[in-house]
Amino acid sequence: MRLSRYFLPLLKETPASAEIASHRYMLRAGMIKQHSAGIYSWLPLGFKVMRKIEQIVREEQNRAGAIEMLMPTIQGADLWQESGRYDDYGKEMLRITDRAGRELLYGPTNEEMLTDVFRTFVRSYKELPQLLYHIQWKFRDEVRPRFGVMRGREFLMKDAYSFDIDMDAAVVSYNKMFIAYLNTFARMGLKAVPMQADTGPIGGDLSHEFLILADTGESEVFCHADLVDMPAPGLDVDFDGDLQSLVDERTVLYARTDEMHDAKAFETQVPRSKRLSARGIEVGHIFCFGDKYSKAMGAKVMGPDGKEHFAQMGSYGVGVSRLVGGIIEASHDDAGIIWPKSVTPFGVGIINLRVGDDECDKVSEDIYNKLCAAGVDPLYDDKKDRGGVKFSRMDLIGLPYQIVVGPRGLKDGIVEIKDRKTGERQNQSPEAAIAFITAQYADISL
Ligand code: 5CA
Repeated sequence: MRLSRYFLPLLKETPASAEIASHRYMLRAGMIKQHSAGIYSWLPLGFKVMRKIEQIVREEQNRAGAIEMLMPTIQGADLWQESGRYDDYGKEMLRITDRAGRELLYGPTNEEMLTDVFRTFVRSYKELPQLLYHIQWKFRDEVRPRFGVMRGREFLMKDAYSFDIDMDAAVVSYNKMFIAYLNTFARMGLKAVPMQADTGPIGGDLSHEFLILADTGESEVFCHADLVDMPAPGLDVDFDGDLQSLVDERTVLYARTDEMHDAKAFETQVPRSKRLSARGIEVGHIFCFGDKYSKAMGAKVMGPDGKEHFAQMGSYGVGVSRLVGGIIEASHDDAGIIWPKSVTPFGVGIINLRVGDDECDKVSEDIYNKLCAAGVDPLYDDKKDRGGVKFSRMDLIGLPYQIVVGPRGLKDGIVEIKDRKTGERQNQSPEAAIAFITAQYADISL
C-alpha cells in the first residue's frame, strides 16, 4: 500500500478523553473513530489488525475442533424469557421493538440462541459432542464504557458453545478451549494467565478468565509468579488426546481474580517471593455451566441408556476487538505502538526520505514491488513530508520493521533497516534488505 493513497487520518494532539496508552495510540494512529460512548468505526488500519486477530482466533478454534457458523446480532426476547435471563440482564441489554411490536434485543451473548439451534436439530448422544462458534458483534449497554475498545458497548467477540452428554464429557470440551486459548494468545505475542473466575450472569462453577497483566487493566488479580512465564502448550497438541494434565499444570498454582481471591489461601499456597498481585486485562473467559440453559429451554438428547438427558454445556468467549487494545497495552513505548509480527497491519514500512529524487524513488519502488511480490504487505511512505514527520509517523503506527531509503545511503548503495522494538539499525544493500524482511515473515502468514 502506498501511503499517499491510503486512508490514515493521524491525530497530532492526544485527545484529552483518552486515559490509557492503547486508547491514545488507537486514536492518534487513525485506527478508530468514536461515534458515541463505546461505539466506534474501525478505520482501515485498525480494521486490518482486528481482522488478523480474528483470523488467529479462528485458526486456533478450528485446530481445537470447533466449527464456525454465524448467528444474528438481533435476537428475539422470547428465548431469553425462556431461559429466565431477560429480566436478569437489566439495563445492560439493549432492547428494541420492531414495527409489529415484537420485542427484540441486540445480543450481548448467544447461549439461548445456540441452545435453540441445538434443540431443533440434535436428538441423540451419537451426535455429540458439538462445539460451535461464531465471531459476531455484541452489544452491552455498559454503565461505564471506557478505555476505547477495551470496554466498548458494541464489541466483537468470538463465542463458542459446547454440548455434551455428561459432565465428564463437558470438561473434555472445556479443556480443549482452555488449551486453544493459551495458544491463541501466545500467537499474538501475549502472556495470558488463566485464573479462577466469577461466573456472573453466565452461570456455572467451573470458569477461568484469561488475563494479560498490565497496569491499566480493569481487573485486580493475584497469582503465583511462575504462571506468567509458563510457555503455551504449543500448536502440536493433540486435541483428540487427554488434555487434563496440560490443564492441571496450569491450574494447580494459585491464580484468581479479585472476586474469587482468598487472602489466606494466597498466603499459605504461594511463597512470599512468588506472590504477584497485579492488574490485568481480561481477554477471554470460559465457562462450564452444565444444564443451566438446556434445562430451562428443554435441550435434551437420547442417551445410550435409552433415557433423555439435558445437554451439558459450556461457553467460551474471546474479546476480539478488546484484544486490539490489549496488545497495544502490552507492547508500546513513548513513540507509539510496537506490533507483534503476527498481527501487524503491514509487514514493514518503507520510508522514502526524498520523494522526487530519481534514485530514491527508483530504489524505494523496487523494494516496494519486490516485498509486495514476496507477500510481506509493505506500507510505502511516498508522501512529500520532512524526514522527522515520516520517522515519527512510522514509529507511531508501529510496524515491526522500517526500511529507510535516503540519498546519503544510496551513494554507498545502502538502505537502513530499523527494528521498531529494539531500535537496532543495520545498513544493507536493497537486495539484502528485501531478503532480510522476507525471512522475518517466513513462518507468519500476513
Ligand atoms: N457467553 C460468555 C462466553 S461466550 C460471555 O459472554 N463471556 S464474557 O462476558 O466474559 O465475554 C467474553 C469476552 O468478551 C470477555 O472475556 C472480554 O474479553 C470480552 N468483552 C466483554 N465485555 C466487553 C466489552 N464491553 N468491550 C469489549 N470486550 C468485552
